[in-house]
Amino acid sequence: MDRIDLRSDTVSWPTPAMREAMATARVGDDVYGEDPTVNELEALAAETLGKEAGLFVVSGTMANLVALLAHCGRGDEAIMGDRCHTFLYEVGSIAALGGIQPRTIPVQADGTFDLDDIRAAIRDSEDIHQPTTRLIALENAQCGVGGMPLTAAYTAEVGKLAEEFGLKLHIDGSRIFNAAAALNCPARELVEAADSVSFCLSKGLCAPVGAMVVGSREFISRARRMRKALGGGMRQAGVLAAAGLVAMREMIGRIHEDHATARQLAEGLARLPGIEIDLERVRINMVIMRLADSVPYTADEIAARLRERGILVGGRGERSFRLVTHYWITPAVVEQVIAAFEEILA
Ligand code: TLP
Repeated sequence: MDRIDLRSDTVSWPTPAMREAMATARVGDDVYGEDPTVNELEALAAETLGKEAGLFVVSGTMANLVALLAHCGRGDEAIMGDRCHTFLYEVGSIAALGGIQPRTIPVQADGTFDLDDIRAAIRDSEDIHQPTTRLIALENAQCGVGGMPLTAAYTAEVGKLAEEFGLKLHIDGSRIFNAAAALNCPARELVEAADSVSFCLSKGLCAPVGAMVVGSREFISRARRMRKALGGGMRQAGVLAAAGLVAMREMIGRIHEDHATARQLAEGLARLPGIEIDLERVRINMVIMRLADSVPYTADEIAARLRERGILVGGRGERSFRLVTHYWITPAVVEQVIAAFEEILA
């Protein structure tokens, strides 16, 4: 990459192996189901997460949207976290396009919901006045609280609850491989209880474009219709899926390296006077840092000085940043970033 960009892992460029695979990809018309590279990617995604079928979509946002549209009808309610991406950052699309009402419950500091909060949010299906609760959505890793991985045991408990009330369980697993690396377990174990899972090929896996939805064959065929309805039928998408295949085959296995650089960054910055970081909460490739009250600059002012040094960071309010590591943020780059902060704060 041509600069040091810590605003997100979404900024990561494709790897040389991806560019090579894209240039030589076999293609066909994916709307007809005839793109061999897309078909291979969909099968690999399903197999990796232990589900029957997969669907290649443009983005994580589209992945969550087609999944919820496939599960819920108009007027249905979906229980989700008040810090989850679908509620905060997906343009209200489930409501605008699907007539789905989000019912938010608090995301706790560890990324989980209190099971009693879920129970209390489920509607009385006998009451004619109330919307029908159709679905529970988890996010793993839960990024609105700094990237907290949810364990398989916790997800299984939510799955049991969903089953008890006849609800679907969807997991926004945009960073499910980060969660799996943090917990040192296969991603498929984290989603066993889920009816559907979305995950991103971009972000930490470095593909230039794309996300996947996986679930039962029947669910995926409904999601595929929704993708078409949204204009997401992509024709010779094999050129993109080729990068996705490299992402899945080569990048999942190295994602723990991004957690190591996040930790290196967090520990280095935490040693500087004026920076506050809760090191216990650095679980994946995200570092949330706060400027101490003694620092005479705002986050914006610090970000501007970093930018002058070719370093981009994501602001989180007046005195906080989110720093996200990825493939292009090597240990040497991390040292450069720490030195830049030190110089600015001196
Ligand atoms: N997150 C982006 C921004 O939109 C905030 C980021 O920089 O972290 N689910 C989760 C948990 C996400 O973090 C994101 C993207 C998405 C879904 C949406 O993915 P895309 O950007 O591919 O639509």
